[in-house]
Amino acid sequence: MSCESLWINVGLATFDPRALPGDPYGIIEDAALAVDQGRILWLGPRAELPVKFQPRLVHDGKGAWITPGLVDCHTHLVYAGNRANEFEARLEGISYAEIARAGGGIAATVAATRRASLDELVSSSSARLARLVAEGVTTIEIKSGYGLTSASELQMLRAARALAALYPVHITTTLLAAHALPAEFEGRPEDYVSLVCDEMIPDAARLGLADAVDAFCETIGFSEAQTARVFDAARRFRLPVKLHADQLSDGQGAALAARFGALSADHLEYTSAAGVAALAKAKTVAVLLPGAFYFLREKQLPPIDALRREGVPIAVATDCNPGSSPCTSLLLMLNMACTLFRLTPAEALAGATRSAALALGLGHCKGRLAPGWDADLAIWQVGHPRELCYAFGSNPLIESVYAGQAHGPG
Ligand code: DI6
Ligand code: FE
Repeated sequence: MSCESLWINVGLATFDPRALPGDPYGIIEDAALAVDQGRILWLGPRAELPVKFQPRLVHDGKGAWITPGLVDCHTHLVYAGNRANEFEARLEGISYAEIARAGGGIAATVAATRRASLDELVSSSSARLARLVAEGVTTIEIKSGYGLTSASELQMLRAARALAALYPVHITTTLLAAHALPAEFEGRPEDYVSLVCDEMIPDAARLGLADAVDAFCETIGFSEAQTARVFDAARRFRLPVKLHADQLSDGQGAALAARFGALSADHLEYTSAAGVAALAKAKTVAVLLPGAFYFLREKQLPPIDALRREGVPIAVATDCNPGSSPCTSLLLMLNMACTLFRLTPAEALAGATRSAALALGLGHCKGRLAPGWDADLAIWQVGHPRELCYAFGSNPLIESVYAGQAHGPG
């Protein structure tokens, strides 16, 4: 039977809940994993490997561990410039919201991003993507949201798509035109929302540039009603939605996301018990972003216990962006999800694999090691997968594989 490659002498952390009921890692020790045509053909204890497989390549893992390739399900990776000056200002006591109201914040990155050419955006973002890929990320979501004109938002999405040709990684794109009110629409938010609904969403959908639509529902972003208008437009173009919800205040974002059957509701620091219950009912993934929580020195923790109790899938992502999380390490986010949010290492790892894939609508093909799933693998020099959450500031990746194509750590 055709089999392109086979890994032996490895441990597997499958994150497949069907693999070993009760084991949150879905561990198979002394395992074998067979790949053919970019998909996982078979996996299990090595002793049970069917003799019918005739692999063309055999990799001896020498006791390494394989996890699903990591999935970074919330990033603003494409942008120009940086905001280190605002970091300094915040350390002098000025708040993130005050900076935004004074015309800095997202608006500062919008100005820089509008000035950048497509090539400039691709090359500055490419350096960031290289660092994520070197840590075993094989799927990444990239949002627009720093253009805020039709042309500039589409250019951001084109830059995101172009990155897929440069790295062995699957990229999904999200139109976040409702990220901030551009200065030229000051005092006319409804007009800007109309532009988003009547022009940007239709154009992005027609050109196949967006896989989803997101909005920033917040006092310094868009209201519940304005967000609902954006989501109605997304629905007309059959685009799934996601939401920056309840990050800085309880704007009823989680319940709104749930009402629209959102793939995910992200941040959630101020989400109420009712919001969590709504997410559970809608099967919306809760995406936690410890980098933004840390960098903005937030005090209000997301409702982790309630999310657990209600069985809401929890994902963890970098939120890579120049204002609230200038971070290109998903491994560091795993550690912070444990230390700051008290997730268990198994929960954090499931959050950057299985649940992150769900948050992108890719739960059927990415984020777990299972027969038929894409052969996106990360191979680690660790004694147990929990070490990926324990150590920080180091990178034990040996090799990653994207849909059957092996490559070095970068
Ligand atoms: N919330 C965030 O954390 C990012 N966007 C958002 O809506 C931050 C964006 C920025 O400050 O540039
Ligand atoms: Fe974000």
